Amino acid sequence: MSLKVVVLCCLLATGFSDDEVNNKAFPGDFLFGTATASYQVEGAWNEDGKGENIWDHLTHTQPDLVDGKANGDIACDSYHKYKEDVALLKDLGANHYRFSLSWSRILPNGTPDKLNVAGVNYYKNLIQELKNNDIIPLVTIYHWDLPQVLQEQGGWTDDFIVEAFADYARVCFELFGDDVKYWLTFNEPKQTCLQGYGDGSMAPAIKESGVMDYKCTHNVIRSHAKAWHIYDQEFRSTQNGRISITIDTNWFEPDDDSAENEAAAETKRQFTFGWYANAIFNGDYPEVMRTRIANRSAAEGLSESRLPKFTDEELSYILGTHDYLGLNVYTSSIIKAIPEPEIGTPSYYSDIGVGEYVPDDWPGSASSWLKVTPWGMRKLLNWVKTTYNDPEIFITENGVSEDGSSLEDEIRINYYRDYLSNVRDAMDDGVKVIGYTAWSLMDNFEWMRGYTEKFGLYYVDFESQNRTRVPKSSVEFFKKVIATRCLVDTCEEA
Ligand code: PNW
Repeated sequence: MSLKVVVLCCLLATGFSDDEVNNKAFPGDFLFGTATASYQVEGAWNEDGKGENIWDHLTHTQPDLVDGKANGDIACDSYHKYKEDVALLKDLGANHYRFSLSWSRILPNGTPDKLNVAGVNYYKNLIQELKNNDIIPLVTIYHWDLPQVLQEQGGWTDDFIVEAFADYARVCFELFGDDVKYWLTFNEPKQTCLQGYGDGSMAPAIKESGVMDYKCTHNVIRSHAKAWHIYDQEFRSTQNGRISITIDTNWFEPDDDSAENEAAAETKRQFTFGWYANAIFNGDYPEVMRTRIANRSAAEGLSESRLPKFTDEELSYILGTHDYLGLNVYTSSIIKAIPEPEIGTPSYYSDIGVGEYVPDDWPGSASSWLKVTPWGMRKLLNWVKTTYNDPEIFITENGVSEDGSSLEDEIRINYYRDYLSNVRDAMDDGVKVIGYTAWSLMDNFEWMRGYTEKFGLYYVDFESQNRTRVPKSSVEFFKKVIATRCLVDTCEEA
């Protein structure tokens, strides 16, 4: 059976039809690039004065939590091989490269009392190398690797972190801002808070769902706003960059078009994406979160809601702290209404109070959570446009995993083509998408999954001392897309 037929069968089987691949060119100024994150690629975990972070700590003290007891001690060794990484980007024709700064590499104590010059130089060199090759740096200030010393003071659930993050962000703007025009404060804060402090599936692996995840989020949003204002007041006029946050979500599709399932899906979207976006784009946590968590907290006998409240002053300080919107998208799931979950131990998931499932026949990947659902991209982009007042959207991650058994990564070629086609469809719908970032440039440390799930355009040989990078088939495909701005053989002009 030909590939087209297989794809068609799957689409029909899922009940979602997908049109042909969009044949309109992407605009000339649309940015195509790839992404990585510090802990996942850099290695050199204790070299040249870098401090310990929560991922160093977790992988060294609780190695059993990670598949294969893996860690990022060496990872892709990008700390030593950044020139090679930039050469790969150049070969791809990438317009931009999204990477993150390691807080403890720059400030080993977590605070500006001590600056690690060697660590700073690493990023200066990387940025210079990108510049020399006409590749725009898109810099994430925080991608999950909190200095361990700050975790020991309570980490994201303690209020002190807001000042600490603001100080760190200011150092980053001072050091790198002349050459960085696109900043992101946080990558996927939902993973930081929900996984890090709620269900414990990410460092620092704390399990206090329905309480600590909310506290963490509260401080992350305050930290984001503070960093945005610092940039706005102290750096924007001279550095002329743009700064925002990257939020991730699935597309949540209602089980059917009944009013109750539509409402359940919207509740899930608000608890997932709105939790972070609503205060920044519309003001305050989503109404449905405030109401549901207050009601359930009261039923639990608590005197106040487990969802912290912003003061009026904070609300106006936070509102509008975005110059664009960073969006990470991978997959979709189906949501349906369920009876109200019983009152008992607090849990973020009971607070949402909806059912979620993934149909068995959706095509999968090497990651259990990641089903291939390109149609969700277009729906999500349209929902974001409508819900957050039509922001400029930079897709800061999108990608798929395989198990590394072959360099012929057909799954990735199809994934990128079909998701990009839906991005282009959404642009036809009027959604302002300004860039697309493939996760990832190369295979890397996939958090608790170690090196078992491969997201790279380039294969990395983790057995070789050299960490040799080898192009997969998807490199040719992505190269062509970037060069032609087109997903099919010949495109209509944009
Ligand atoms: C993102 N989920 O994480 C991160 O930003 C990357 O660091 C990571 O390597 C990449 O996606 C691939 O996993 C996610 O369960 C992890 O829905 C898990 C989920 C989503 C994003």
